[in-house]
Amino acid sequence: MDKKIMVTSPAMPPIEEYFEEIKSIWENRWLTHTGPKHVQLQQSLEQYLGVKNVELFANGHLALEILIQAIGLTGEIITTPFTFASTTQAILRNNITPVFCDIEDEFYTMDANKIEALITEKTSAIIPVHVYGNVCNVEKIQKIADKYGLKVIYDAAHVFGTKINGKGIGSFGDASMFSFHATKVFNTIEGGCCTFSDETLVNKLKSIRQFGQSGELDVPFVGTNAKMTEFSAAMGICNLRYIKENILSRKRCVIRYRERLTGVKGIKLCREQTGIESNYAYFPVVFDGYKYNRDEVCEELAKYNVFSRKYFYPLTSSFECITSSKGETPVAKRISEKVLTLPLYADLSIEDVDRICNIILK
Ligand code: T4K
Repeated sequence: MDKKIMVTSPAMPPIEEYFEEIKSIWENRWLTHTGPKHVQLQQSLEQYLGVKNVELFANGHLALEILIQAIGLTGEIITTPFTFASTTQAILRNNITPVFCDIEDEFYTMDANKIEALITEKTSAIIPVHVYGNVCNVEKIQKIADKYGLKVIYDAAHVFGTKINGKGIGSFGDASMFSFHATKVFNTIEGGCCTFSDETLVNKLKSIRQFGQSGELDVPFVGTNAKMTEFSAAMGICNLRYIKENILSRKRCVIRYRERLTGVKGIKLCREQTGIESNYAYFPVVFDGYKYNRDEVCEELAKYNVFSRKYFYPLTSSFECITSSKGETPVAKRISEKVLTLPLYADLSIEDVDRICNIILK
């Protein structure tokens, strides 16, 4: 049987390098609570992402949930259902109603032309998603937000390292959330961060991350426990050294996928976005009028030990836990029923990409 190829596989540094990095944790016995590794990673990320403010968290989901709380959003938030469960759950867990905006047909990001019709007096913010690594129409979204006095938080879980016309993607909107989960372009095992422009959020974010405490005696906020450990931060420090070459390896795989699958009738690929320095996070393929449908391709690949994923099906708007939401999203529904994300990670070989394409095209 051929070796297993999963949809992704975590980037990991040489083990000796990680051992070297964590030695000092044994020496100073500081395991968590904003230790030296945490601080080092935070500063390195501010530089790498080209942003003024970064706060680290135990995972991307909590970073988003806490951002929503810290910014003080209420009522309704306009968002997309074409995303991982986390985006919608972060809104719901803040007792806010998600209002679902449809996506556009080319890059599957929020359709900025459909936002204004969804704004009511209860709307406090827009939370779009840079899905798969495709960048939202940040200019248009900002214009709408400015016109109606709304906040914009980007779910940037998929766009670590991406730039728009040379500018770090974390500097758009009021804030962005990045995921450092094992399955992401950059990982800290589990982890995440937020980037934000308003400096006054710093203390609030830190406090909510640590049980709402501020110092030893004061508890000004209802908080949670969302701290990144020193072991995670050490993993991030090591992985950051390899980020350039990891993204380049991903790019090579994407180029090969494109060479093999472009122009095949019934197979639709996302084109490269102009002005964007991509991180090549995911490789989504829409099967629309191909000789096999999405589910058949997925099953066929699995027979050969290749495990693609139906990201993002079903839409989060159809989750049974959602009792109160608004918005019709026919484009998102159609795409979610036809899209398959093919394996893509730094260690994937060009031979593996060929093997996957051969199965799809046979
Ligand atoms: N917003 C968006 C748009 C997101 O996509 C996500 C996360 C978030 C927010 C929240 O960020 P975090 O709180 O997670 O930081 C996975 C990930 O768990 C999730 O992080 C990710 N999005 C989502 C798109 O994918 P699953 O349930 O599909 O993952 P799982 O465990 O099946 O892993 C996928 C494949 O990866 C496995 O088949 C094999 C491989 N794998 C996975 C792990 C965990 C490994 O090789 N090693 C590993 O350690 O959700």
